[in-house]
Amino acid sequence: MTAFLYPQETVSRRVVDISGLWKFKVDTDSEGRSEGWKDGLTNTTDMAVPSSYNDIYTDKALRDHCGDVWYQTEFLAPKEWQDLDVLVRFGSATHRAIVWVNGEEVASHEGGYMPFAGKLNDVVKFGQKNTLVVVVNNELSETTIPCGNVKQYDDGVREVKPWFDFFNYSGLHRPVKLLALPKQRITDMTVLTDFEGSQGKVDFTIEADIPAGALLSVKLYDADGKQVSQGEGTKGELQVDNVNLWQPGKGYLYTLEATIEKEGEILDQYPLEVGIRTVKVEGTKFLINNEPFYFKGFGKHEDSDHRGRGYDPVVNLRDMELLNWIGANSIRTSHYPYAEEFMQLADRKGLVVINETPAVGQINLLPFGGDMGGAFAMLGSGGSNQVQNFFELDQVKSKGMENHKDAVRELIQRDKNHACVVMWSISNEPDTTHEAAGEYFGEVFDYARSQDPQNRPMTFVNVLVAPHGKCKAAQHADVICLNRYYGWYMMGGYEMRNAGKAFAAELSSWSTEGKPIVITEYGADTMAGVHKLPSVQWSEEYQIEYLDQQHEAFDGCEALVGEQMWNFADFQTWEGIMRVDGNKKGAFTRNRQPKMSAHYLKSRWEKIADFNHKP
Ligand code: GCB
Repeated sequence: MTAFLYPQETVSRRVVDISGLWKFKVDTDSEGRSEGWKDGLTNTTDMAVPSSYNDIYTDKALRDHCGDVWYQTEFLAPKEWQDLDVLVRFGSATHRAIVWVNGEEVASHEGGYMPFAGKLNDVVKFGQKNTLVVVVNNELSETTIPCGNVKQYDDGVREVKPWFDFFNYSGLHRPVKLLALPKQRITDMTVLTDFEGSQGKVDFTIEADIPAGALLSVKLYDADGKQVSQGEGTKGELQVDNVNLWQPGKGYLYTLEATIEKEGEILDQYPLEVGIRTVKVEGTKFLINNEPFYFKGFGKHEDSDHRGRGYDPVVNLRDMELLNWIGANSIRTSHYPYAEEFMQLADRKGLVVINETPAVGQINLLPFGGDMGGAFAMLGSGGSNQVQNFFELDQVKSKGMENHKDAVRELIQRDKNHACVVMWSISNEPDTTHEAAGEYFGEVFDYARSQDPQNRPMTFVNVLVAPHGKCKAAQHADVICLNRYYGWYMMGGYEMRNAGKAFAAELSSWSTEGKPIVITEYGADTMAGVHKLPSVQWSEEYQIEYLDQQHEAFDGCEALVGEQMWNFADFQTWEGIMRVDGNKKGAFTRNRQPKMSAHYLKSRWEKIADFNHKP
């Protein structure tokens, strides 16, 4: 079952985090499902939850394992929970999982970056220890989201080939929690916010199972805990005098507290943080609170040493601090939804977020054996040596589309109330060069628009092989988002001196669309500590000269409303001749220390206001 309300302890709800060191076993011979491992594992090792399992041990066969891995832990279900609904909730399992408690299946989920839960009441032993077993699988295909394939070698070993440029980190990446909730309870809350002058407005819709004779009420508190408005029923509109808007850099949050009460007793209560703000596209402007906003920041990854993609509040806080230090006001959650705890921090810090689904790798790499080297060969040839377009594959139109819509729906459901989310990105760099892509994206965009109660702008991120005139999907997007590497993948080295002009020419062609343009990626791989005068590619000097060229193009384009450099920090990728132990385009190292470019960006971005930027 899905469980999108974030677990919070209240007077009526209990939350127990059961993350920690769990038992772990790699299913090298794919026998666990038929051999009954669900009933309990033998010969296990330890594994940290949450974390990726890949980078902790020294064994390459584990790091690069393809297929199933198994986890086990024990937990106690207190007797006093017997009259409540007891659930186990996973922040995510990458890319799919099945969960058993005491040998009975309680949950399963496809899609590696979303929470899911299972109800335990029928299988759990109250007042006793219970055994929880999970199988997590990391295989990819052209219809999974994200996309990839599995390569089988003659020696029997299988390898996952991701069709994307980040390591296929796998495992239980986010906290696992036991929840004890009232049987009749609040199951969902949705808010829409608006304002006029100093008068704020919060529309609320609450889904709840309300016992006969009970009342549902809501109270809105300001950041100091003072009640500023109240209402009753499952739907309504709250007025807020002297509103404090949620602003980039100033994440002012109210709390909307919903309560089910009967004869003075609270049966259920759930508080939701709410930022009051508006988001709109008007002509070539991206408006937040009716003011033209300029995105400054990065595409990021959830990626750090040892943890891989595992949730770590220390890394998240450090990242927020560095974003603030460098003068960034925004990020894109490239290339998958981030942990719920990250989104909460973004709300609180006022960090503007372009929220991306895990649809990445929608480009046909089957003819290249799924090798990312093949992707680069294809990009180098301008896409002309493709065998068959991705969106013409029958399985992509059917199963792939279904998985993509699931990913869109779940992301929007999970994150719909976050003030920080100002736009949804429904895919990164799909191959949109053929008509079939136009039809495919027409359908996915319509679907996505039907899902967002706040009607936020929708986009996808365009790849360089699908320039203006050739891209068959851009007409569906509210904002044109471009990933471009003038001076790196093309026009690199000495020729980089002309990169800015070439970029500017492409931008003026996109400008004719009359939509805002955000550069969602531009960057140059840079080894921290490599210095060279005159510069060469990979040196810190080159990265700065490269940035200068890009910014020259940006500053000459009226319709351009944002720049998000690739990447915030160096990160782990697939292994290959294009990558030196990962992608090195970070402004920061993987350890979150600045390269020269970070100082350069800081001095540029501190001069660019969040609003009404005119180059
Ligand atoms: C891209 C991708 C990103 C890569 C980046 C690169 O266009 O969207 O995932 O990491 O290029 O550095 O090649």
